[in-house]
Amino acid sequence: MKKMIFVIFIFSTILLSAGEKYLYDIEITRQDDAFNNIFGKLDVWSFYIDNDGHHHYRVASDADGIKIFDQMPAAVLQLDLIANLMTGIQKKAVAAEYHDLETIYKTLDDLEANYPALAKVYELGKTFEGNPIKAIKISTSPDKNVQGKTEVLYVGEHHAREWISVEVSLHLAEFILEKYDKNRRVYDMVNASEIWVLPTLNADGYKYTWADVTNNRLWRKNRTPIEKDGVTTYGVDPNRNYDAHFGGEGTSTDPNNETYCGEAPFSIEETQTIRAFVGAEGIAPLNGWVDDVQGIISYHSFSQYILYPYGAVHEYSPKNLLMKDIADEMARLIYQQTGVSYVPMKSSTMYIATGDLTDWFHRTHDLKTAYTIELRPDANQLNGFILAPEQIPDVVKENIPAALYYLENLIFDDPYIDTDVNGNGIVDYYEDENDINKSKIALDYSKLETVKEEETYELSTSRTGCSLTIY
Ligand code: 0X9
Ligand code: ZN
Repeated sequence: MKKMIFVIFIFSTILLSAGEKYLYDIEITRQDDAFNNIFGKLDVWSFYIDNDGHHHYRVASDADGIKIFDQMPAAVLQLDLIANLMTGIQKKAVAAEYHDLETIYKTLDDLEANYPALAKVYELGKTFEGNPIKAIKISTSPDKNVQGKTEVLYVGEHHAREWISVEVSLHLAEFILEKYDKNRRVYDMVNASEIWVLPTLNADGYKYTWADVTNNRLWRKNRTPIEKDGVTTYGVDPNRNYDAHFGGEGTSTDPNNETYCGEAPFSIEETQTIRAFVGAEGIAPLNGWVDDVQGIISYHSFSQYILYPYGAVHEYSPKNLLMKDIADEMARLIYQQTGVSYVPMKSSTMYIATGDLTDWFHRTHDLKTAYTIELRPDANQLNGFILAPEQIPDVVKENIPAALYYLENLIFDDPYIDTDVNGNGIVDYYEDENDINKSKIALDYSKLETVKEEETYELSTSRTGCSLTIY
């Protein structure tokens, strides 16, 4: 009996303290590092800077969670109940146009079947629930690693509710394959590189958002069960679980929170899969599928930003200027397509968050560049995770040139390559050409060292060279 009263007591306190969740606008009227250390722990939906230079964070929380701002120079505005931001029509209409998990796998398989000389689907790992983490490799040697080619990884869906990140990744893969023999620039680029597209890293979380769109659509984390004090909660934030200042400022160590970092770095299958794939100090890339990934774009939503390391600390990376210049050019290319602005900035300007993919990759892979792109809509949309399907084509269209320029930049190791199609003969990525061999001048690939196709990778060494693994 005593036990029962105790259980009821615990249950009712949880209910009382949980309260109803609202979306709040937190306006920071004075810039202070202490602030953006807080936001990486909270469930931030969007971020913008107003005309007065004040930072606004839209945060989902109950009233208790917002008390943290009581003693701070912050203006807190309650916007709407989260429950009100999920209307039936909206969620049904949107679900119909997006790819669910099975359709993603099928689309990848279809691409492989339609372009067998250029594409192959790989299972890089499995999630806790056993869903495969699949990527498609696009290259003229899809089933073997060719040394000397530039390797790039595009990854979507660290966060379950950010559905548009799947669409951008999938359509990017589709676009490259479709344009390969029609557009000189895409043709040259594919010949010089090995492109990996992983549309759904957090497959369990994604499946969960689809399983009950009414109740689960806004789920962010993965679905790992966490046992603590006899209570089971679910989910680790995959973008807080990499080993980059793990567990520090800008994450939560409470499993009930949306930005829970997990028990240890790489404690979940999703981040383990990425680490195994790209390799890390002392860990050779899994199966030698890649040898030296040169760059990563991680797609998220929303607020329209192009973010680069560091995000875990206020300090600048020695490569800050390079990353800024590339981000500026990506933003320009996006704007050129649709007139929509994505703002380039160092990740920590938005908020400090520890354990994200881009910081980890940058820090542990010789300061190679990596980007988090926050896709549409803009930060003023209340529930921007639910993006009207009519917007998918434009989001894809504006992001393809930025993604491809990033790859060209990696291939040439030159952020200042002229990618502008106006007036200097450079072919537009979208243009179809009758004969790609006789087309207008594209980027000058002849300057690159000849890639030795016959040289396959049989030996794979770890990055540091301390261990040798034979596959
Ligand atoms: O918080 C994140 O993981 C990313 N934003 S999202 O709203 N999609 O969850 C941003 C990660 C960028 N990194 C830092 N701000 N440190
Ligand atoms: Zn995200």
